[in-house]
Amino acid sequence: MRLTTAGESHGKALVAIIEGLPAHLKIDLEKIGEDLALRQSGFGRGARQKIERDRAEILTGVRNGETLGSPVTLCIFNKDFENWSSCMSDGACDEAVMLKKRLTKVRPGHADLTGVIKFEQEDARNILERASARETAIRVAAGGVYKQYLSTLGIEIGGYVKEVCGVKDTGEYTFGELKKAKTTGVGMLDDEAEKLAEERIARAKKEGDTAGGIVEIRVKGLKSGFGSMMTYAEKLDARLAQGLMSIQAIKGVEVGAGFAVGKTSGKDIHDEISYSEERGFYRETNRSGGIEGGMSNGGEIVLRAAMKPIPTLMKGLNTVDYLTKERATAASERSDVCAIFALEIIAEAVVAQVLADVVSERLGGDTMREVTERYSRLP
Ligand code: EPS
Repeated sequence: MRLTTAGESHGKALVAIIEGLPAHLKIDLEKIGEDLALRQSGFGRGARQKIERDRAEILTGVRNGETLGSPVTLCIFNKDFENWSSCMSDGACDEAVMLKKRLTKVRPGHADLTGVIKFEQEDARNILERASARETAIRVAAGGVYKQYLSTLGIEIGGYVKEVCGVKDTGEYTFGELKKAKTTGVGMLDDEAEKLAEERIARAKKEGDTAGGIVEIRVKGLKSGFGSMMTYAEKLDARLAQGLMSIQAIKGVEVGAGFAVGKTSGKDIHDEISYSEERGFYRETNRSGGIEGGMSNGGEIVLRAAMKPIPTLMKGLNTVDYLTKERATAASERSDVCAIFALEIIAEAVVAQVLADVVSERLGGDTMREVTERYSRLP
């Protein structure tokens, strides 16, 4: 399956084309809408989310609620385009407005500076419009389609926020308990940690600062043997890490025990193997995060992603004006203070994309009947 996304943050629309979906996958747009609404919410989101009411439309590939097997095109129109059309239009733009919206006080931590140099631009807006995390809206919409493909096989994805700017949720949770995360402000499960995290974000806002965090994503129901140790490109953990790292602002990814594996010895980290008639082969622990040798081992997949604090600070950092080369304070457009709640939804979508891809590679199938039949025959 191949996913292509397109669209600028303040342009007309965001678009996704998904190739390779089998025929007869039922598409529930309302469910996709729920994820889109969640992505827009959460404690610490900025003013832009009051403008947008993200709603995905299907332009191609679906008839009467089911895929046809042809490429599926999804689209989200940007409401804010109305306010930006004079300088974001594909036709001639208003020079005065373009100048007013020009960004040259490049932001540390953002794509601005490297982007203007690489693409020979004078205006970092030509970079930031695409670098913007607005793109994640359409990835969540596409992720909704992938989740529906996976859920017909009994594969479910959940997650929660583990950390915000040093405030940790240290609890251990079952997959069933993860649902609650979608109902809290920050996305944590422990009430005390949630309260402290909200306070921490409020403090960052007051100080003109931003806050990063860590999310944990879990996958239940993926049978063993997806991904392969045969080639580096097929390794499931490598592909999931690439997917997660492709999300704007992600700087670290862990699988299972993650970085802790480098701080311990073998006897304390590997998941010992048992066998019983009723359970077959099993492991009491899951420090591998459900992946051994680049393949799913039938356990829960456990992943974590770390998001850096958003680089647009209301109290701008020190920088240099790209055109004048003079010392400057970085541009401070309206911005989110913390988008960690959104990251949890986005990361679920991206994990769904990677898994749908990996599953369809192994199972093939022109129709959902073929896919479900083949999956059910696997051990
Ligand atoms: C973003 C800047 C802000 C965020 C945006 C990502 O947008 P604006 O410049 O329009 O205020 O709100 O995220 C979204 C619009 C979104 O839907 O997630 C950036 O520079 O990355």
